Amino acid sequence: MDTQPDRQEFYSRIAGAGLAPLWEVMKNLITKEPKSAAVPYIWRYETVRPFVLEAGGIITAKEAERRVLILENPGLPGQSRITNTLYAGLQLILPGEVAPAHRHSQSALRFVVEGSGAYTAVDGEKTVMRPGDFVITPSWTWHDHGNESAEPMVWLDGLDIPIVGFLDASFAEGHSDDMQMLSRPAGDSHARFGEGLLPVGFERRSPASPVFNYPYERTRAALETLRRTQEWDPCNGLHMRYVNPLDGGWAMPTIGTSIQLLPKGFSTAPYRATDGTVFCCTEGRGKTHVFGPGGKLETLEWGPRDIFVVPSWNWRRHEASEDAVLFAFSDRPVQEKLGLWREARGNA
Ligand code: 1HN
Repeated sequence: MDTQPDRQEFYSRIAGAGLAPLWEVMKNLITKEPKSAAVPYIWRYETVRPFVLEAGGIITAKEAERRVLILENPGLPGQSRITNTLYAGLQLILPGEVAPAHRHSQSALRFVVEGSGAYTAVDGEKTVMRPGDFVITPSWTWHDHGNESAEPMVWLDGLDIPIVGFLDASFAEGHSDDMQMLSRPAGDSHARFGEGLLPVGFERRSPASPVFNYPYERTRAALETLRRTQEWDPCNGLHMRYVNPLDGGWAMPTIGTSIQLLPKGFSTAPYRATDGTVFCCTEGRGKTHVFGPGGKLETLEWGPRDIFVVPSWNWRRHEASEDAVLFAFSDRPVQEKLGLWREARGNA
């Protein structure tokens, strides 16, 4: 007996009452394992750099507010996402330009890809940025950027825009001045919070780290010291996360950031986790083998300044043909807070 016409007729009648049958959609709602619509993808810097610079001739940083080319996951077209939960883009700021001050509920990270000497000001303090520096802009903090150097600067932006959007919790406002007033000297937050010290009586007001620039120079030196003693994780090499000194948690409440050293010749064991992850190579070369749509094995070959993404629960392994350093970010802190984060390790 064909029950479909009856059922379809029933579904149309209940739709008018704001109802829908769960049984028709349940398998898609509750999948046996994550099935991300995002796909693995690599943005080679040599391919995208000319477009980023070309954007510099099309619009000023001031007119654009932020002159950014979005890194859009090909599996999520038109959605301004690099993973299901995160936004990423490449931002250009030319010598003499200012990206005007504003603030928003979304948290942002910057990871400097090219150029040296431009600055970002966050809540009254300026920090000069160099390649590989990881800088954070916590939720609702005023921030503006400027380039007083003689070269263009390009950085990778990572924001929790899809998460805040999903929660319908977005607020934003522009500052009355392009550049906010500075209230503290450069290096102030580093001296206060980044030297293994905290001001006695300090009262925490934000879940984000009070350190807002994690300079590459120190990060790289730490990796170099540790490579001699640290046990290598079979799936991730020498893998360190950026930490909030107030509580040992992630530097940002919604975005987890890490840096890893894969020594020349290191080939990792297969690994997957529920946090879709964006990688940016700072040094060295290698390959990441990852299972893409339909279980097809793909190889992403990366070098300095290349950015690639591995979606949630896709198996991947890395191979370094030279000493390689990868910066990475994902939504892991959110998943951990909700008790959802999982990982799985395969045999080499
Ligand atoms: C933003 O404020 C910045 O401050 C970069 O540099 C990218 C993308 C969407 C919304 C706000 C920035 C952004 C953004």
